[in-house]
Amino acid sequence: MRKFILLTTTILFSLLLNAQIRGNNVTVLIQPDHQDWTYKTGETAKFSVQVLASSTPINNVEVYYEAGPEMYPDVKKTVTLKDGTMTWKGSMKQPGFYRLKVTAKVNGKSYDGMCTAAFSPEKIKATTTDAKNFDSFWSKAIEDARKVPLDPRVELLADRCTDKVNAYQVSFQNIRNNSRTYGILCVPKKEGTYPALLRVPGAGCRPYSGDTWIAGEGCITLEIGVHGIPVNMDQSVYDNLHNGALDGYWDSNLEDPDRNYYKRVVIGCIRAVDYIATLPQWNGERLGVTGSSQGGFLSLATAALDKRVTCYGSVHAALCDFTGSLQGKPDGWPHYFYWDKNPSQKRIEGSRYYDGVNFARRITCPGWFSFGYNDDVVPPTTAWGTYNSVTAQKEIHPYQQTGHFWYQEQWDEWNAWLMEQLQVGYTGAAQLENRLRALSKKGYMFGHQDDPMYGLSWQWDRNRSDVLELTGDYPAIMGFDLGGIEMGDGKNLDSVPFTRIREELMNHYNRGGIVTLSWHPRNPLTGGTAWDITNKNTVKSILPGGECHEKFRGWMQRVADFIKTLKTDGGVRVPIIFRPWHENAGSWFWWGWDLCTDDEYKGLWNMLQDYLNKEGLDNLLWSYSPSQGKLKTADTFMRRYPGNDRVQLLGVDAYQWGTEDEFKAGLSGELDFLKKFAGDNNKMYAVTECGYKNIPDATWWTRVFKPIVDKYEGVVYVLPWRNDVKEYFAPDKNQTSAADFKKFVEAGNVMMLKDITNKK
Ligand code: BMA
Repeated sequence: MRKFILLTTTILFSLLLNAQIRGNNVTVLIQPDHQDWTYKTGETAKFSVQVLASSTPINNVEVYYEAGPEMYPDVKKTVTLKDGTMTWKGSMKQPGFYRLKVTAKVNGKSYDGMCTAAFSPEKIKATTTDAKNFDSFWSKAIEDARKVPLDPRVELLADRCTDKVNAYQVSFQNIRNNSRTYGILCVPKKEGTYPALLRVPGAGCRPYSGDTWIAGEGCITLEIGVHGIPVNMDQSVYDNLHNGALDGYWDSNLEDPDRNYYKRVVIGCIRAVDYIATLPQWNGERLGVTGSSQGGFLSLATAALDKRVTCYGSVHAALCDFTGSLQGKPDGWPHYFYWDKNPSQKRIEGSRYYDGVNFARRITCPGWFSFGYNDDVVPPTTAWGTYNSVTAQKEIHPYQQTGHFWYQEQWDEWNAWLMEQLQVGYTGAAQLENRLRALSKKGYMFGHQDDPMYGLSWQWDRNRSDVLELTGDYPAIMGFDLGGIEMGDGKNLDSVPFTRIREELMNHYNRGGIVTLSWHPRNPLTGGTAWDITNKNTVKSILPGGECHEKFRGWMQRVADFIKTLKTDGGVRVPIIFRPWHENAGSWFWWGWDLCTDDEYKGLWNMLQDYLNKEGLDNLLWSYSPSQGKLKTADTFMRRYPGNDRVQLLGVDAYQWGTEDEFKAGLSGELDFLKKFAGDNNKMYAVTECGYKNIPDATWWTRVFKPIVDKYEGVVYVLPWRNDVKEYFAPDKNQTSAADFKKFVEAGNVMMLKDITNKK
């Protein structure tokens, strides 16, 4: 009996599982002879056609086929295929697409197959020329709209919230009072600030559900409708509008840019960005816009008109290159001039204000493009032409076989690109790593230890910095030291109050700067300073089982507690380059080379790192800088290297203590090594401390230091040590090397604060 029940439930279950319709038994398969469906102009594409039932050819099947340049087939024929197969050849002299479309008649039903070959698509030129007053038209439209208060309205949609995300229907005013744009806003519940993604829709009229999925990964999402009506009504309302008042809305007032239906639609997207910018949860840094078809066009328009947009994904964008058909070429959906063969000049000129190509030409942020060669709604000719019109950073991902729809892989790739651009889900340290990597492609940053604390002729003033007063800008990076925090002291080893460190570190972070922390802890075994090397058992004593282990856990807790206070008003922890246990290839600190074994050193590193990780400090980017220009061999480096999973940034501390030549040789030697090691292990590298004590040489910066660092591509930063009265490493206005230092920081590849915050 039990067996019987099991059997029936299995049958029932499999019936349920299989109760769906998927695909056709008859298919028309067309293959080109180039795997990427792409040819050079003048080449011949060979297509082989098969009409299949259950994957095997059908005999004596009647087919109708059309072949020729996309949208302009010059061959139209009906034939009977004896064995269900045929071949075809096509070519193009001009860059563009050649399409073969075959329709088979089987048992009274029609089955289509299509294959579209590209010919030198990278050379396709869009036909659309610029509109006369494109920029002033759009800037005035935006300016006028912004006179209308946003007046946002927000309504929680309790049934759409998830455990991670709150969902709301929001609306805000668009182009005039009471003209509203509606959308579904999803905001991560966890306190913090996030990137944002604006989703813009394809043509039509429908409700929207919002994107709780990407929001759940840590991103604000806003999915808007374009018709100025709520987006959560009953489906029938949208169907009625689609078939009634909104029927053919895309063709309204093309001749008059001010009355074109899309004016309110495009401005609605800009107001959506305005609205996102008001959200306290937006991180103010990253904002993407994306959509397909009409939404692909709106992505181009929003990215072009609003510089707060930092990336866009435009998939088979409609409304691009309208004038193509006036030259006998494919044109963008909705094909105004393909149908209206003799348009008025006014309609042609009017179309240029709304042509995606003219927006594409103005974009400055990175973009992701994708479309299918077999798209018969949005011609691939216009999609490539639009892509070719973009001069900013861009990527193209054609999915040859798709039509006006997506493949799963394409969708996944698109999502992954957006998430990466927006840094969705990046924790503090990973976000900083990304920023450092991007910045290191432009040059290297200048950093300075204790920069806003004291200088050659002053101490503890606020809003002062020798570097600022000499160069007009702050360093891009500021370093501070935690030495003393472990004792519960109010001031660090250099008499800087920890409250002041917090204050200046936050100031620098809030002005867009980057911060790094080092730590010169006292000797837990002897009670001496970090430089107390009288007892070689110090490291051993603090490892688990050692006599000072418990004491040292308390020290680590104090470090964790202090770092936890380094957060914004919104609760976001500041990402920090953390550089403990430095210069350990030398033997002047109690964790130095001769003061512990390789294993003890690694144990020390791991103990601190694991402790702080357990405390939830995911905002630390770990930096390892073992030596001072004297690293011997890769072997010595590796002996105490904590491991690729424990280090993100490699460093060298390099001072000119001896002769110039020694300095040059030492720093070059280390950078040779670090550059190679960083390259091989996907790490970043920097000159984590440096300088020439009291800079007695007026041309040291540009004559000695800069030429060495310039040789090493990818150096993230250089950081001269502090300006103590007795021992300073950056000049002030009156110092011998002042003029040369100014020249150094003004060099195109040396970055100060303004260079990394785009506030120049
Ligand atoms: C050293 C010197 C010391 C200072 C320490 C930590 O290199 O500058 O005077 O205490 O760094 O900043």
